[in-house]
Amino acid sequence: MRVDVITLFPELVKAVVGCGVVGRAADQGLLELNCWNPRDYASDRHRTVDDRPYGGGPGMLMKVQPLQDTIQAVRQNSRKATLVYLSPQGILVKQDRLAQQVEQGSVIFLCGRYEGIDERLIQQEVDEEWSIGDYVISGGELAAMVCIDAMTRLIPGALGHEQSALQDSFSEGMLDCTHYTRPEEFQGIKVPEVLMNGNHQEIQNWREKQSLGRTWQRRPDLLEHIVLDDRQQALLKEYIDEFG
Ligand code: 21W
Repeated sequence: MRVDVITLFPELVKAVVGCGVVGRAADQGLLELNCWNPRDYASDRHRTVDDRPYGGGPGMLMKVQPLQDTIQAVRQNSRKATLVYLSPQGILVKQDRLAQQVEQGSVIFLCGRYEGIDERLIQQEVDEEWSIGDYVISGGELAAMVCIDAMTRLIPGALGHEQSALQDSFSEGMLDCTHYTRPEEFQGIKVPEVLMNGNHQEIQNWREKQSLGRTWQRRPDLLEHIVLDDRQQALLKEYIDEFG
């Protein structure tokens, strides 16, 4: 997968390939990350990248010319990629949208700074506008890094076999079950009996019931997007009768 990021803070964005799953994917050549800094395309001797908003008021916008020239340069390398502007006004990005982008094989992220960019640049150059959630962060970089991390996990071969199998299993679109490790008793609390008996079918059922139940309790909105088969409906009913 190829990801191009237009950013005034390339060193921040590049930190995402510095460790863990994303770092390994980059080392293996599964992910190629390129950063483009509008400051490198600024034409004045001060390399100005901000400009004042028409209509006045506090705050600056990203200067149009350096941004436009940067976009043009990226487009010469990555002609057909979707250009995504990360902004608080964007649609909320979800796992399935990120998966689509991985299937396409490329994406260009435009990270806003200051109060954002000129609306006409959005009209003319931007294919989609994404937000990562209802909180205010200082620019698009962390949002781009979140998307890059989430997309990398979906690149075939980027996760271990174990984990990719897990993703295909019942847990898709649901919250995870509870997990336990040693010791068998911690601060007076025992590990659930079912996990100690070695009956894998029973354990699988229990975990799926936990997943369904916790999703029902904490994120009922997620259940509206999933079709439960008869067995899952029975497990959820058991959970509700026990804990609901
Ligand atoms: C935050 C720029 C707020 C401008 C209402 C009216 C990218 C982001 C960002 C930022 C403002 C994302 C105002 C979730 C985010 C991002 C920087 C507007 C004044 N508010 N996803 N006027 N949250 N944020 N401030 O913040 O660039 S994706």
